[in-house]
Amino acid sequence: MHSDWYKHAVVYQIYPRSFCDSNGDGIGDLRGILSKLDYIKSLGVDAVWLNPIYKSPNDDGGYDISDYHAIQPEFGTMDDFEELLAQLHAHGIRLIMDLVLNHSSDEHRWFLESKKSRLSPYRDYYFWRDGKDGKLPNNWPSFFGGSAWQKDENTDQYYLHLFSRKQPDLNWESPALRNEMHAIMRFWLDKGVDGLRLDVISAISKRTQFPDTDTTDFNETIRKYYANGPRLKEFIAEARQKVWDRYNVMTVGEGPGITPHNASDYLDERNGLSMIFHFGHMFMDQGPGGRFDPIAWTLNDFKKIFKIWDEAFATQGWGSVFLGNHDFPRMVSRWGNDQQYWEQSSKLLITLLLSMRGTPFIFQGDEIGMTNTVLKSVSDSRDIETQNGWKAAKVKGIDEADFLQVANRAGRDNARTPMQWNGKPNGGFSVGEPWMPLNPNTITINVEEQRKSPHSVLSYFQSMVRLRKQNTVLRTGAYEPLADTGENVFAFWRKADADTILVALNFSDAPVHFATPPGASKLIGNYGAENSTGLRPWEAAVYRVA
Ligand code: TEU
Ligand code: CA
Repeated sequence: MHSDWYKHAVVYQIYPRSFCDSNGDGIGDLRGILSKLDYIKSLGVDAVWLNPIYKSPNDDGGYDISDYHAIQPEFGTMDDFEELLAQLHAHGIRLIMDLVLNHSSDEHRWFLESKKSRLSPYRDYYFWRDGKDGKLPNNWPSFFGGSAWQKDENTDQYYLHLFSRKQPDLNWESPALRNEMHAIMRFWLDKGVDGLRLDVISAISKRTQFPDTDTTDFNETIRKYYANGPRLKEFIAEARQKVWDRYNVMTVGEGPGITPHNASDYLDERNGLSMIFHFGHMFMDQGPGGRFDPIAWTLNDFKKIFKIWDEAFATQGWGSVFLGNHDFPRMVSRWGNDQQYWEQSSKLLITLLLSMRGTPFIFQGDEIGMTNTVLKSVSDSRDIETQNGWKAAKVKGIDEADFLQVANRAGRDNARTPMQWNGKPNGGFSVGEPWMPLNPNTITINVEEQRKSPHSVLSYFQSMVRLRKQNTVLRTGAYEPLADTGENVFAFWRKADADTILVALNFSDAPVHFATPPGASKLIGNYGAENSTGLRPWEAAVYRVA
């Protein structure tokens, strides 16, 4: 029986390396998470999504797995994992694990065997191709710079890696490989894991002729050549029949190239996933060159994307809403004003996240308004995407200061600074040297400080979670954006039967006129309870209208 618990859930994403370090080695770990269970429970969330905790050389933050059945030693032991799972369940919180299906680490035994010989029984677990006229098999670029092909001199062939060289793509055309992946899913589901976040599932079916891309726009290359391949629906349906249908498991698909137009391919009632992440807004400020080629975004584009995505799920499947995660800058720095209106815009974004239709995912630290950090040199970066981005920029003659300006705005390091528990130098994250420096503003932005105040971002987050739980209309009600509210206001109705709620958000530093409907009573606001004629800078207000 498939319970739809996930449709009622608010999910808290934990990036284990940066959450809490229990043994002083400067690296977050499972026992660190165990020590914060009461805090997690106090948020009112119903599930935790853990970024990968499997054995990994950590070339890409653990998304390069060398043993799918073992816990990363830095994070702890399998016993620690079992205890964490049991304790989460004892606290009424479900666990979603992050499964990386599209690629393994190049240190996985399958790849070590595969590269030994063209005749290896593991050869077709990966994609090996001859070069063309002494060149690369095709012109595909990697997400992390350079070619998506790496030459192996030993067998004189290239292997495919859409991400880093140490992340060879798995060949799902191979039934043996698919069986291995199914067995890995069963291994974790047999332990009682409640959900699976399926990393880059959009790319697991390859166009095996590997045609050259005909565009230099990276996101277009993804959509046309990497994502939504010919056998994707078949592979998802097979995993559903052979594995997921045997468990009460929630599956959420992630991946570049998932659009409102192909969402239904992933969400078939019988053969699809429980839900997918919608990414439309996450790439809207990326130009043709991808992450390090930023372009301006407008609130109107933002509003349009939310409308299109809500319509995609109105009749089929179920959406998930997020405004930040470990792959993107901090939401208050990216979409809000993290200086003069830091508190108001943090609360405004929390209001948006928790009043939308679909399952909200809040990323660790966004509940207290953590902001982007500042890398003073590229050597401070701990992210292969930024490090490789710099290599590519240098070749183009871009100087480090200019590259850092972009990386400090768009890079993934921003989301990976350690959690800010208190105002002490290491923010209560570790008694040792943290693997990555904390944001210096941990002195003022931290859990301990905010737990003391009923007006803190943290308290506002807890109130918004309660409001969402008390008003089903915020979870499942119809979503109707207000038209003609100008380029600074994002306002929408949430309607169900006799229940009508209005959400009004001013995404600007200027006060704006906004006519509150007669008879409206404010349920929550980031300027306190008193009403106002319009919306003050970065004001968020939620009204019951009927
Ligand atoms: O990210 C896949 C993805 O959606 C990429 O577009 C993502 O934005 C990434 O940052 C590249 O720009 C998933 C994981 O979330 C990410 O952390 C991994 O690096 C990636 O897959 C490879 O496993
Ligand atoms: Ca540790």
